[in-house]
Amino acid sequence: MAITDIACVKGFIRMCNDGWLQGWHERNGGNLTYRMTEEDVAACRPYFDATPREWVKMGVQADNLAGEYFITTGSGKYFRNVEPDPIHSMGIVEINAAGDSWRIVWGLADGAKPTSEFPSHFMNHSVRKAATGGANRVIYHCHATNVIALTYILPLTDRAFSRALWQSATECPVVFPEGVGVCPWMVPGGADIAMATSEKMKTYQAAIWAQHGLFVSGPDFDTAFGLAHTIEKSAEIYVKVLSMGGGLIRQTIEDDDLRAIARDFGVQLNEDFLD
Ligand code: 2HA
Ligand code: ZN
Repeated sequence: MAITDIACVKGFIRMCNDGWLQGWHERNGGNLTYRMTEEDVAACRPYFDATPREWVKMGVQADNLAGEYFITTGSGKYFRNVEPDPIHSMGIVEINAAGDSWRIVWGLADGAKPTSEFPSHFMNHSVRKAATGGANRVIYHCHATNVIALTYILPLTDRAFSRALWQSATECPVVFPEGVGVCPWMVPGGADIAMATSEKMKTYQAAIWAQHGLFVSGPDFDTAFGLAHTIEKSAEIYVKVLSMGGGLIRQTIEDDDLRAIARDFGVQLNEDFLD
């Protein structure tokens, strides 16, 4: 038995590998965090370091995450290496009682640190935990190729992206009926992009970072990865459609079709994005 045999750690590693195999994690691109349950922490605690490392201030704060534990990918680490070398590529951090600092309790060996996007993940966890009554546990950032490509040609509005994605794959309005948020291009890794993204995540399960990538949330690894996969697949179809037709779209899923999907599947579509 090793820490990598524990379900939450196993699931985390599998998701990293799944993202790598999709081609969304060149070099050190992307990051993943998981908010552990009390049972997860109890199962992993026997493997924690005898002495936790130093507390490190994050530059962001959240009362509703005080005392929580997160599994996180490492800053500068490669998704490709998470499965073969977990101890150097990922780790577990504890959040202090003030909700403004982390310390490493397992992994991130030889001086590694949590992902450079930890402030964004942390603020998104705070917002999604509140928005879902505690159900949300996963925040995932990937460099989904076709989503990024679309940020060069579509208006950078929630409406334009939500409509394009809903119209490019019939399952999309069912999977993300509220739509997706879009953040303008921003410098990655800091408190500003963390705040801008978490503002979007009050309404949406997913946010797009212009010319950079995709941020998604979910209650578990399957749902969060499935959401990223669905959004990227739809973006891929839209890219192909625009490329094939020189921008001409002969037919699409019309707004009343979207309403019909919502009615039959029992979801509430965001009417702000329908004509
Ligand atoms: O980890 O993807 O956004 C590298 C990144 C930063
Ligand atoms: Zn990135």
